[in-house]
Amino acid sequence: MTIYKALTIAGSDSGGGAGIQADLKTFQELDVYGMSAITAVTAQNTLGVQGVYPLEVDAIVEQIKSVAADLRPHAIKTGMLFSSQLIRAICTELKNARLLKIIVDPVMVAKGGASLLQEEAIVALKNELLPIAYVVTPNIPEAEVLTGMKIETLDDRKEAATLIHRLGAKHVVMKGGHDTGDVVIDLLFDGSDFTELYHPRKHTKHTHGTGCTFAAAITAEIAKGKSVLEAVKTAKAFIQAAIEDELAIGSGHGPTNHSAYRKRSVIA
Ligand code: PXL
Repeated sequence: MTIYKALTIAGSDSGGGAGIQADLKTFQELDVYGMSAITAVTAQNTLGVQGVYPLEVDAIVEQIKSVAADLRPHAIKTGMLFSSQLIRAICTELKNARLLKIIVDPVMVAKGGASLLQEEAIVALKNELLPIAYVVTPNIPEAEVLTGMKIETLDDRKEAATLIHRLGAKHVVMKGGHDTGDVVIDLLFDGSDFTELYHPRKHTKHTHGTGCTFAAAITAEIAKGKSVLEAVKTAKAFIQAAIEDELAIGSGHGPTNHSAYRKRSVIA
């Protein structure tokens, strides 16, 4: 039996809802062996980010080297990357190690507004990481930063997805969660076709870590050899269940329920 393996290169969220913790929980739930290279430690709870402590670039590169040399992940996810220096070092390492299935969650700010990517790093994200990305998963505000355009209509989203694809990412998954309205539209663009995915919106404040969890679920499914469309559909079902079956813990923006999808499929 093949053991499918995935590596996340991301920040630690002490509150357990986002970052490395969300990624590893999601990999496990989807039956994928999870590994991590931690980029930064955040002191965080459902109320916000109290501290951000980036690790030295060498410490991050060494974690990736150790995993690449021995455990060979089938897919790699990136989350909080913080600086351009780190983005460049990671790109070099991933290319050297020939790790090709890279899913980039272009994390920029935490829910409360704390910066998880320095302003100066956006150029490196666009010019170095996106060209080697297999999938990139921007939300609407992130897509606006990546393209410099204002996104209001569905046609704007398609135009932005086209521009992001031109930066080199093979597949663009633009998430509609930051829009308002009772239906969430996620858009997948593979360079030729657009696929629109519609889901009912659950109006809730407990959405901390949704972006990380969604991209981690895509990564897990791609590690298993699924197509991007199949991976996105499973990830959507995973995050939908995780948001709907809320845990409501903490007094701020609570985390999603990472075990909801598995529990539902056991009952079904
Ligand atoms: O959801 C973005 C994100 C990524 N990585 C870490 C985070 C957050 C949001 O809070 O804390 C470590």
